[in-house]
Amino acid sequence: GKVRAPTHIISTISDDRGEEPCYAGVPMSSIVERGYGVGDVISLLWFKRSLPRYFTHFIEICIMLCADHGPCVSGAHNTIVTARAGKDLVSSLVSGLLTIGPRFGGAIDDAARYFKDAYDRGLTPYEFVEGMKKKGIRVPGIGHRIKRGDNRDKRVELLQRFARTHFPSVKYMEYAVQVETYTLSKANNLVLNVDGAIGSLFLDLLAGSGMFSKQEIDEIVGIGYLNGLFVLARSIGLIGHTFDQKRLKQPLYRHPWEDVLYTK
Ligand code: Q5B
Repeated sequence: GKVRAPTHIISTISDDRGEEPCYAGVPMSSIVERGYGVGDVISLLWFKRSLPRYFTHFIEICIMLCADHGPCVSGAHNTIVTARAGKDLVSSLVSGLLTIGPRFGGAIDDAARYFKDAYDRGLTPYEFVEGMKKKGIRVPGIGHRIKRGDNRDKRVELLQRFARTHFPSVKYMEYAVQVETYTLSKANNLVLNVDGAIGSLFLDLLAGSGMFSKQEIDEIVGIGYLNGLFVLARSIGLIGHTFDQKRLKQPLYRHPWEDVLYTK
């Protein structure tokens, strides 16, 4: 019989060989005819399955809420500086994206990992937070530069409200709220931030929707899918900042001397 030559690539999420492209086996025409949104497309391409509407709606809310947070955050700042240096769209975009990491926007996966581990092991918020302190690790998903106990992040409230109404279970989110109560008792800036809210709520979706096995949840959290939500969302804003600078014909950025402490 015929012997198949070994392939160099294995791919399981999409196929463009037929009459129309398919995402996880679902043809493009069905995606359009069924009125799927971007949350459904993410379900198919990232999770390789169709997920319930509350799940895909939550993904879409995350993307809308994280699309931008003004010109002063690390990502937008880099993008603006790059656009003003005359660089193209892709260069300006990636320059902003490259700032996403453990301090800025890219704490969702670690928040999910640490909250899951602490909750599953039955640690009290005190044991969890103080244990992290002993290890010298900042609690991912906690703390914000401008948000405070008396100036909470509206995005977090909106996500929590949606989850309390639509999710089958919010046990991880409630745990994150208890952690926040404890961290706020230590310092007023240690709020549950947008990364922590998404990380804990995604754990609730994965565990409560019945759509994933325990092994699959561990794999998703282990690989780290969730920072992808912030990267995807913030790309929308960073592209907007690039166009804004070009439209405004802004000149090359140079940081003012007065704002630098020159010292020996
Ligand atoms: N302390 C976010 O720090 C920030 C602590 C902590 C224990 C913590 C910090 C942090 C974890 C990473 C995280 C996502 C760097 C943030 C985002 C998207 C965004 C951004 C935007 C958007 C802020 C003051 C004192 C020190 C610290 C202690 C701080 N965080 N202790 N666990 N997590 N969080 N990132 O204000 O005793 O004085 O030494 O790393 O979740 O990125 O809008 O800006 O949409 O774009 O610089 O919302 O919290 O505070 O470094 O001066 O620390 O608090 O040890 O204690 P700050 P620092 P001490 S959301």
